Amino acid sequence: MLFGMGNPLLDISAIVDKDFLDKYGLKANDQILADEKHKEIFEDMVKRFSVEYLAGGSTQNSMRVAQWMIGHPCKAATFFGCVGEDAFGATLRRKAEEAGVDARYQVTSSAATGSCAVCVTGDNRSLVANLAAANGYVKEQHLDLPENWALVQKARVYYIAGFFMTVSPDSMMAVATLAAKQNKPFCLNLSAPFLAQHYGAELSRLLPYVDVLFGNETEAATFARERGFETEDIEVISKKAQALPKQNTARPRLVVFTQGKDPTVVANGKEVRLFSVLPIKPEEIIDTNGAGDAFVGGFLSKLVMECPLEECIRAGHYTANTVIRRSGCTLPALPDFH
Ligand code: 26A
Repeated sequence: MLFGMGNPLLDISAIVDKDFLDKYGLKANDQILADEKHKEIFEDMVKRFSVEYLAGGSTQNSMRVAQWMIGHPCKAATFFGCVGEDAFGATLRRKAEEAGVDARYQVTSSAATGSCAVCVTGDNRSLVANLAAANGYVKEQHLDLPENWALVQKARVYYIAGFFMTVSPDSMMAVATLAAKQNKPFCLNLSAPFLAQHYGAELSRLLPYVDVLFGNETEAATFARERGFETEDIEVISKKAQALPKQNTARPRLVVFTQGKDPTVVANGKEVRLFSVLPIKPEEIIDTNGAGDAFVGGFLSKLVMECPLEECIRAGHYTANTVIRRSGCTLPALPDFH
């Protein structure tokens, strides 16, 4: 039913302090790719703080959450990505399996499974991804294989976080054009400010194929700045993004911007609507890592059932609220959503 493709990462999560963020030049709330100056962050984190290892990777998180909401059938969600031949890769595979997700990994022997340092301070989290093997996803060696492409063709809804633009924009284009041809929804997430800033060409190529565009308030603001929207008003930004040219005119684009505890903004071409999130006491928040992914997972679980927009949003708010009460993007045994 649901197809996702992205970077399978093992999250290494800890509550850190401001000194640690400063040492590696991190903002309290951000998502970035690791570079030279982050080389020691993983080891340093393990040495200095009490760390937790959790299944991560943005799209894979959303697939796990969507599958959890869907329940039966098992393997309603399929996920493609690249891992290494190591213990982290095996852990990711096991977590996907436990979640009922049909994870079909490309396996490379030339790099270690990707990981992501999740540096939690209060309600904020700063993510530093070392893609490693995830960066080795090759369209011709995986997506194009007949048995894999058959799964793509079968799906009803497609979701790929913008993060994958740094790895295989061609794979994303192949899925996006198929979706348009078959009049099925292709959903994209802005994922992080650095993508609108540094992957503008890839984003521009994909946007005409995007039926549902997700993002949060920071990503929306950066996207608007990069595209010269000349406004900081999130409702106006959602309207302008909604109105960008579209390939498949049979399906009006939906733009969905979350804003943490503030209402979710949705533009559908006719109007902009605001949807309040579920209330939560600050002391009930464990960490916000994965909240956005969980929102998307909940939303998609209802989109595949062709539920009305209100129901998709309500499910997204429920899954996000569930995940922020827990460490990382993890879930209780069964959903309590009615
Ligand atoms: C390319 N980058 C930077 C990334 C990521 C990423 N997933 C894919 N690509 N950077 C962080 N993440 C994941 O985002 C989740 C929280 O939204 C982390 O692994 C984390 O599980």
